[in-house]
Amino acid sequence: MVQGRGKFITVEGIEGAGKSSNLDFMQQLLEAQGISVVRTREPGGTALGEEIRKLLLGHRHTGMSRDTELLLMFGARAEHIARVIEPGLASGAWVLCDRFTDASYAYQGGGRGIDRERIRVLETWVQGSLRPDITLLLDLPVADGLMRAGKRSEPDRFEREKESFFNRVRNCYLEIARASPERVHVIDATPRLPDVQVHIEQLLREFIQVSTRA
Ligand code: Z5A
Repeated sequence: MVQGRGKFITVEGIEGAGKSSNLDFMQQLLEAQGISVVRTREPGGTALGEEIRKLLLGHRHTGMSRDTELLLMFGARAEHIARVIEPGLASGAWVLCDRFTDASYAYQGGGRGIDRERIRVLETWVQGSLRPDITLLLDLPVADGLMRAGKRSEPDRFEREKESFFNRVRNCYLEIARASPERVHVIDATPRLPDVQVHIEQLLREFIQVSTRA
């Protein structure tokens, strides 16, 4: 149905916001419209990227410096763009990505305190002009997200951070949304999943309509 270059959609939010649950729903919705979807995630999405993910989320290098953490995120991203995202978009597929560079601004910038201008240098270097066409920011209070995430398995290296860290992450995400309202759409992730999905469906249908008309 969709001709030409595909669209790049990213989903962001703090832990337990419901990204995985809602990405399943989004993929089904897009495919039901005849759109071919490449579903992927960061950090990861390639064989090398998944190895880097293990280093970043595991507990073998708990004291890694914040610059190392940021550079590993962008190393995985460079590989991901070259091998998955750009080829997917060029083939006409829509790339649906669980986190992207907004997460670097939110976690390494907001959470760890790295100056955003340094992150911007890497963004320009690694991505060139590539930016998401649309981003869904699933937002909810940190305590609620941590409670949801805590019901699952062993916490990863990020999930062991304090609530104050996640509050800085959340605030940074909301700042990004305020600065780029045409791209970043804030979805209230506190209601029951079916109610959150009503909002997501409306947004996606409008986006599909605009994109396929253009
Ligand atoms: N990171 C970074 O620092 N810098 C970067 O540049 C990038 C990433 C790209 C891995 O991300 C880590 O990498 C991440 C940031 C960092 N930090 N951590 N941790 P990840 O996305 O793979 O990991 P995650 O954030 O931990 O994902 P998650 O905890 O799996 O969250 P989720 O996908 O948003 O949630 P979920 O699995 O869909 O839902 C969580 C639970 O809540 C589950 O039981 C659901 O059934 C339930 N749920 C979901 N929605 C609802 C509603 N609406 N009501 C009730 N219950 C719900």
